Amino acid sequence: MLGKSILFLTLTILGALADKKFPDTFRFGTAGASYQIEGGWNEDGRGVSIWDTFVHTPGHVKNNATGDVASDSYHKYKEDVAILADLGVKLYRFSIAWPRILPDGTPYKVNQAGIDYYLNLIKELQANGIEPVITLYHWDLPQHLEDLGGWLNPQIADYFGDYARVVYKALGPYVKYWVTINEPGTTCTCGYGQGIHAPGKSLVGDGIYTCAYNSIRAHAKAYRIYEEEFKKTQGGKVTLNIASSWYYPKDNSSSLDQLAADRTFEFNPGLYANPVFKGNWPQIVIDRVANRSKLEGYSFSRLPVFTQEEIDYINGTFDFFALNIYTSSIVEYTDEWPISQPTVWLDQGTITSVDPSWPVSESSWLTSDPPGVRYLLNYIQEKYNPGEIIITENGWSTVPGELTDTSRVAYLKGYLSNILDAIVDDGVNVTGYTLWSLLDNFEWAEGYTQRFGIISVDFDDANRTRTYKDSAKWYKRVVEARAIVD
Ligand code: PNW
Repeated sequence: MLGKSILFLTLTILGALADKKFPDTFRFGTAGASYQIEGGWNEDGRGVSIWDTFVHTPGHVKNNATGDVASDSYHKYKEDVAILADLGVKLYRFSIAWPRILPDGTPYKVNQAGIDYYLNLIKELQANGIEPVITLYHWDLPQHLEDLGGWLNPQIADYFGDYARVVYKALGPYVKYWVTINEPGTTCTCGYGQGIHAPGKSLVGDGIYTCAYNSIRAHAKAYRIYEEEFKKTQGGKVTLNIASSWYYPKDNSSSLDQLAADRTFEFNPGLYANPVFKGNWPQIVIDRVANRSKLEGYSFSRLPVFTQEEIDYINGTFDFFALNIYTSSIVEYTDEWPISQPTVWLDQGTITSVDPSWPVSESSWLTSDPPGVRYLLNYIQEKYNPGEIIITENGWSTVPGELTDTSRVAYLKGYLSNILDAIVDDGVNVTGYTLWSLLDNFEWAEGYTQRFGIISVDFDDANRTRTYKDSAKWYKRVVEARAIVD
């Protein structure tokens, strides 16, 4: 009797699961980024980027790997689009290599061959019913602009605006979704803080904040240019994208741990989201950096001050929220750290860890905690009220050559079913999901040692042969069913 009712219950739950469908407003897709997949680094007039410089200096990337050829999508984009079409996805997120369009980053010389490459890619996508989601900047800054100070130079906002205008003009008639800057937080932390990404600067106490300040100003400039000069005729949507984990308080019943978790949100996604979605930096960040700067002997705060004019200009420069989510962390309160060399981590002043029971991927920072995405989507909806959310990245890394990627399927199944719950049960308006990533590719400082693709790429083969992993076959069935399948 008991056995029968358990069976009945199980069948009912399974039936309910299968019935739960992604709504018509939701579109599946995959993602990638120019430097990570294109190759063709010195072809057809492309200029040099900071990543070319970085990888060509030994010691920066595992095995001194480079993106010179990468997944060779510069030549194989038609094959990539054929795969997308076979998967049945409706969105493809890719980025434009700034130095492919403007070789030295400035608008005096526009490289038509670069524009043609992206026009051809878009044409190919549209012929297959796939809509482009375009990132203007995914970390490949023209070297000339780095020579002027890169993201530490306040004028970068004007350079970025000029570049954005060129791209909107050339590609805008075919594009409805724009992401200005991919994860400024990662660029500022890894590129200008820890020095593990290009341009390799270690400025942990102030460079990160200066980079954040200029990234936000640059994003706002690109948004306003679109709004004023293109929106009426092109009718697209623009935002920046923000990476965030879900942050749990270590002890649920501790108000201090809750405070520490809130603070961690404000110092990480909040640093970038607050100016854009609410106006100005989060108050807790303003207060803490000012306070520690003073104790360190500064006569000013290491966090740059936005003028009222800047706050008004930046506030509201979004048409949707673009979220990159990979993982969760646990946050614990701690007493104030003593004054020593200034860093953003001491400013934040919390202790973070992960739950040892969470599965760990090939990337040490990436553990799997599927419920985190549902919490985070609800948090974003409530806190920023963005109207629409697109998950522009979510994915899992495995070892090279692994085609039976069971851990990736488990991860994606967990995250997608929590996203589905957030949409159907909680009413969060998630309209798209571009899985990171379509192809195995150049994983920045990790080179080719970690693979995020649902499609395997053979980097030892000059043809860069593409092979479906189990996760790609599974994702194809999900896209078809518009539901979580086994
Ligand atoms: C993203 N984190 O970066 C980037 O946008 C991609 O280019 C990259 O390939 C992908 O993630 C996988 O690494 C992130 O620590 C880097 O939470 C770090 C984190 C998240 C995203």
